[in-house]
Amino acid sequence: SFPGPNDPILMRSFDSKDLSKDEMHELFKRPIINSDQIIKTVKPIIDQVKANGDEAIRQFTLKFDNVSISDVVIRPPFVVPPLPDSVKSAIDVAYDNITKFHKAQLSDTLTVETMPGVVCSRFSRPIERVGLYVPGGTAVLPSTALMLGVPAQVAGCREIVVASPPDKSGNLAAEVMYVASKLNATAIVKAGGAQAVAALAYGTETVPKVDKICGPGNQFVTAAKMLVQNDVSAMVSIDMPAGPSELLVIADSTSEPSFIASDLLSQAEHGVDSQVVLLTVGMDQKFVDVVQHQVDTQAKRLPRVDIVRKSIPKSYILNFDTLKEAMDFSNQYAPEHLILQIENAQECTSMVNNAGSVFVGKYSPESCGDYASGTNHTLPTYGFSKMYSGVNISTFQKHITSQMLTKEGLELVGPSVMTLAEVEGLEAHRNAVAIRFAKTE
Ligand code: HSO
Ligand code: ZN
Repeated sequence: SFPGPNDPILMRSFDSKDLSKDEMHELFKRPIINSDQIIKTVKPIIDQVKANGDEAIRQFTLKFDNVSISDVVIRPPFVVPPLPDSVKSAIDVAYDNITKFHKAQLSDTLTVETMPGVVCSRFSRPIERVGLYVPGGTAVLPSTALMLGVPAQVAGCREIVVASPPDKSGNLAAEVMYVASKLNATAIVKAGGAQAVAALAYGTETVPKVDKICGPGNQFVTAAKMLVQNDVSAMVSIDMPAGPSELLVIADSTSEPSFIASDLLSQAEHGVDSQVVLLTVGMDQKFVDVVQHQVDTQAKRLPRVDIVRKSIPKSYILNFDTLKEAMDFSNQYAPEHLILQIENAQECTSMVNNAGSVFVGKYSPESCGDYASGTNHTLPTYGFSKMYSGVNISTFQKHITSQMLTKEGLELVGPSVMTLAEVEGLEAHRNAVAIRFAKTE
């Protein structure tokens, strides 16, 4: 049961010294996602879009978004409804910073002469057609359109298809339209959920088929992405598995409780399943109480307090004696976002092994990375920051290798190739070198 309107909105609170190994282990866990049930729901949706194209999308949009749309796809030039100048220029600032940071990730061709006359190279090319899923639901998310679209644009993708669910009148948010036009998107699909993912994966009469689908979404969107990725006939890849949004803050005596609370709430307001964690280092109950009080009072002033009332009680504060222990916990938890509000925060980044994105020092709220500083906000959740990176330039690229051998180069490496071919019993491989040697003798 969740706190009522007059109850305090509190996080659970522990001291690591009082917890057994198993209890500590429990705290790493994310909510279990029952993917079997979700896949059962999503599979028929995908099959119907595959079979009936636009008509299926119209039906599902009517069923799930309660709106009847005639055209599924909008093509440029996009008509952007009027927007306040302040909003446009905020989007422009974000667009410019994200562009700067992602442009710097473009890499030159890499060339290595591994032996004299044996030259190996690697160069990158954009993925030609990409689909960017921008969730609708409880918030309008032009920032997600930027975070997916800017790297795709910088990478040089030829076709950028944005998909997002329409509002009650069948339109997309003006902010999303503005971003799409800045991105020179080739098409906008007015659909969300599994039906949008299926449309991007297989294409329909009007929706262009893409090569890769990126972007966050609810469990249905995630399940649909996994399913189409596993269908060889779709020939499509995805960015990464996605789960509810997360934040882990590490704080010590130098941190400001009101800042900590504001950061925790900024992530807790995303959804009832948001995961927020505060690790304190060497702090007592008094400090914890001050943070709890800040969370409670700030939460009650938020328009989305009803969401926070459900997400905050599931989250927790955990105290450690040392920074090393807190960092070890954080690395095992592998959060999507990590805020270091501690002394010498910058130096402590060397201790970070697993995290989607790190926010260093008390003037670096996660919000800045969510919107406008330049880093990407599409990040691995659910502990997947152990093995996945957030969206970046290479999300929208392939790396191609090449080699060129001179006659001398072949003479140097050829004997090893022939021997290894013999070991593997692959005579034709050996012969491809031997025949060249014979010709040049
Ligand atoms: N914090 C979210 C991204 C976002 N925040 C979008 C605001 N808008 C990703 O975990
Ligand atoms: Zn956010």
